[in-house]
Amino acid sequence: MKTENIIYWVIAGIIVLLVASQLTIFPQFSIVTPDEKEENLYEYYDEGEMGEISFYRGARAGNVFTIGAVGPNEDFVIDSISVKLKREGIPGIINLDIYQAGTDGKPFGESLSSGSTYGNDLSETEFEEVEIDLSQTILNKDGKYVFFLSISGGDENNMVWARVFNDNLYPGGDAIVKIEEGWRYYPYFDVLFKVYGKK
Ligand SMILES: [Ca+2]
Repeated sequence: MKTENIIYWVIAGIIVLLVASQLTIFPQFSIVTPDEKEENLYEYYDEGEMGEISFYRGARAGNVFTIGAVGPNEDFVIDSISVKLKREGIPGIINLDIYQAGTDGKPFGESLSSGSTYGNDLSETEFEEVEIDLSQTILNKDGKYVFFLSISGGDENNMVWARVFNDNLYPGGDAIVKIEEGWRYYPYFDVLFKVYGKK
């Protein structure tokens, strides 16, 4: 083979390698695209691994949250809320409801959105993140809301625990519990939660 031909083949080989390297590099850019779920994360509080709050027999435990406190401040359609839960015994169905809250954090009106998950499959030893799909409704910019977890049955041996943390790090509201006597606020606690939605 002539020297010029060898040079041509070497050059052609380098071009093929360059093109191939571009083709292999290119898909890596699509891999680093942020996860679709993360793009849709609105209000959240997910720090801390200390403290828990239990609920059963219609008592309600949840947290006040304010749109724009830590997430994007805009109107959006809520899709789901994830919370960290574990069970004791056989709690049955766990319900989650969202209510509008007054400036004092007290809920009022009808449930705006609701969803449920099966509690009997939860771990009894470890808190696990559980995402509960909700009926779609629009939550508003600067709006204040409360989410409540509850089970209709249960007793002292059959209940659900939700992870809370006691440093009051979430600025958009605090833990709140509805019991027979009325509302009980826990101003130094926040229930760990993540609100997902879309524009
Ligand atoms: Ca708080």
